Amino acid sequence: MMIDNSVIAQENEAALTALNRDYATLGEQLDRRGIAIDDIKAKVSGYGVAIPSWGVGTGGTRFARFPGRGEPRHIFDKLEDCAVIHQLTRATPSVSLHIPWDKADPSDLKASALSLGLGFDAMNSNTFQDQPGQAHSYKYGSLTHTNAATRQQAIDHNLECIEIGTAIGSTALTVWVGDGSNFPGQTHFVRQFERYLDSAKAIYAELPENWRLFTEHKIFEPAFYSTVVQDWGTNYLIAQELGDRAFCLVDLGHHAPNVNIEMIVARLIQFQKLGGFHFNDSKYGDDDLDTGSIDPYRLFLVFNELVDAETRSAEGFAPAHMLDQSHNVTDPIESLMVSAMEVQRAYAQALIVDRSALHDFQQDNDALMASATLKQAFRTDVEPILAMARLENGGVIDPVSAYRASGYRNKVAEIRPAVTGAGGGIV
Ligand code: LRH
Ligand code: MN
Ligand code: MN
Repeated sequence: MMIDNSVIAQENEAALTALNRDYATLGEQLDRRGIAIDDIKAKVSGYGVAIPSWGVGTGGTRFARFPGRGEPRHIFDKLEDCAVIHQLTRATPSVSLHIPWDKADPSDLKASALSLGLGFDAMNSNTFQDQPGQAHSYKYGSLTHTNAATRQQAIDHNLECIEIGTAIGSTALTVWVGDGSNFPGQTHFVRQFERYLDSAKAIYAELPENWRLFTEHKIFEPAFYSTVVQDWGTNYLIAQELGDRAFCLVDLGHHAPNVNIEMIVARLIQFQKLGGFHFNDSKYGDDDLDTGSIDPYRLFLVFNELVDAETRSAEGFAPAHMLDQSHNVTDPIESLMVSAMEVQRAYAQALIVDRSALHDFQQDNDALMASATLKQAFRTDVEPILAMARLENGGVIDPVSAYRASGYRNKVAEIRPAVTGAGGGIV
């Protein structure tokens, strides 16, 4: 265990009486609505969201990176930070790796995760950067490059990710490419997408039976005129072309402002192509801000669709839940803990939506009451449910408080050398 149990015990003892009272009060309130609080707590207890390995280091922007103290030096430090997050929140049992950023001997990765009580979620490939010594550059694309040898290099990299993933117990590969164009006329849209599909098919052909392939769309950046996999429509076409084990991954930050993401989610569920999520929040673009920090109602509306699907046991519905954030001004461990709890909160709020009332209001075209039904659930403070679930799972009632009391950041700062962001650019 990364954090001393005595810290956890002391923190929980101080907050327990208030929590018991708040839980009882909320229980009474929900009971009047015909909801058993313990049932909601049981579902929240069983919920987990994966931590992105790249999220535990301080992020950066195109302009600068301002590293914090005790930055993780490598994947094994990152796994330790992930273990802290899970120890305190009990909400993040797995880690999503990015290759080659996290490349290490698979048996060491497996042993480290095992000893920390963590598992591995989807593997992420990286063909949006060049690596030292790489034969072909991705400057003009990877899976869609006009040069066949470059495409093959990108395909081989994805196959390597599957190989590493298989060795460590992962069962999914997420592919996001930065391929696109910066100028009208720079690329031939049709031929470029044909090349994408050919490359993706070559990867899919090598996918182990029990694996799923997630493709992630993104409207812009790093390409600023066009992106090959720009939206859920193109993403859906890819999943259709590839086959039954190919699904669409929805990163909440990868859409134009005001796009109705919850509706995209509903469509993908309906056609059994929702593979998973990268949760984060944004105000303008792919801001990678903490989940629920800007528009918690939107997050709730996404979860409303997920719980709707869960409630009616929608066929083929088993999305992967992952965070994908960049922390520029906070301690990443704190941000990730809070974000995981925000995802849990949206889940709990969606679980207490009165679905039969909502259905009736929809049938009767009672728009006002349908909206009020969602609002009633969203406005309910479900924090006592989350806190009780954490406590009963061996976690802590107030993770940020316990984390600060533990002095973890100071301790790792003594071991991990200080790094400077001076002169540095992007993440
Ligand atoms: C692209 C993205 C994708 C990458 C991650 C680092 O913007 O969302 O998921 O793998 O960021
Ligand atoms: Mn993402
Ligand atoms: Mn992104």
